[in-house]
Amino acid sequence: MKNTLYSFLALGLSLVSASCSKQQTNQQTGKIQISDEEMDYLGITDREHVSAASLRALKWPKIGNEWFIEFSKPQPLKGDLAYEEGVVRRDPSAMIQENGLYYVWYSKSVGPTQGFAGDIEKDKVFPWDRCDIWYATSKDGITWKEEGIAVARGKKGAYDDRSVFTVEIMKHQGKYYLCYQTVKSPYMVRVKNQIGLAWADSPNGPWTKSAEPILSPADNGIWKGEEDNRFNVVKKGDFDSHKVHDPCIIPYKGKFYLYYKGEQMGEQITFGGRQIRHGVAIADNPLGPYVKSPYNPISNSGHEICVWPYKGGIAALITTDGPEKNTLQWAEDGINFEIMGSIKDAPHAIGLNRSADNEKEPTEILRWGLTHVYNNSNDQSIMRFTSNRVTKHVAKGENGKSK
Ligand code: AAL
Repeated sequence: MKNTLYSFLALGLSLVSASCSKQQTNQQTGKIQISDEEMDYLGITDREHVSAASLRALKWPKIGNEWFIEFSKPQPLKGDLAYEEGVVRRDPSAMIQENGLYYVWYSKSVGPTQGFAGDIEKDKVFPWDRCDIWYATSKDGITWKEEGIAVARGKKGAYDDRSVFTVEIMKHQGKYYLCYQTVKSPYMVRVKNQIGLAWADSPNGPWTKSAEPILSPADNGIWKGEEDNRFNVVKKGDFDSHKVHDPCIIPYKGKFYLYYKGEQMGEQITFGGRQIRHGVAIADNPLGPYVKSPYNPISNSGHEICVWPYKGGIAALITTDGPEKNTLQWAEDGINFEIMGSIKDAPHAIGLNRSADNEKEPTEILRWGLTHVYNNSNDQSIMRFTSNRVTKHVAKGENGKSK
């Protein structure tokens, strides 16, 4: 884990150095001044010979150990959300607790995924194609009862006529809001996903859908040629020129922050991963209009959005793609994120437990939650994860307590 920490801090050096370094440079000699305490803490041998790695360590922000956690292997759920052959249940929303029950919403589709090689009018091109949004309830977060469809695909010709999927829930002032991805037929490789919204007075619905999408991709990329190929571009455009994905709305500082993942036209593989970054769009009202922040993109890495309020700011789990993958980040203003910790084996597409006590410690909300796994190339099911703080490393029988 330390190696990961070193490399991401190297990449994020300019980000952290301005605000956090206690280390001084002597004006006359140009030498770095290191306190005895820093020498001891970082285990530096010789003040006159400080390696590049130690120089970076000297610039580390004063981050507490509470940002460092380990995740368990995902465990199957019971009841209706147990693995079912031929069925896709994936991308669980956060869970909210209502009348003693946990509620979760998710994408559901049936049948195998054919991909793009056949007849896209008839086929299912992705596991998340031809989905509706379903929901389930549970007393303990382990055994679930599937309650039915919450939001169905739209009528032919509507912006959401092909698939509605990857949903998030927000409860605000007694009302419930679902935001989710939408696709209009035909589902081609170059199709532009959008984001829809539905609202209700009860978590059981009925849900009213927005007549138009609340967010769309940037319109400044230019495809090259007519072939349905997303890698051929004249101009890539903004980080979200192709798709806006994984929406999650958080009430924050009297406004509504819609965090989302962007996919870019002409996407490349960089730093060993896809060019995926996150953005935010802000509204005065839950129903919008949502205006994209001029600071976008607000991450240089990541995949599915996983964000929660902490200490007056917003914390984020950054997974899967980009040089800062597998990090926990925090932004005092919800926009300018800094790396706080590194993690490994993060669950995908996390559904957070919104009833957790966020303020207890930064990762309290990650103690348990939902994720999805690929049972095979066609079927996916929702599972449960847990996590724990990394606080000791001791041999069997060793007394790990310090005096
Ligand atoms: C996921 C998410 C979005 C994508 C697809 C389903 O990992 O990023 O939800 O559209 O894959």
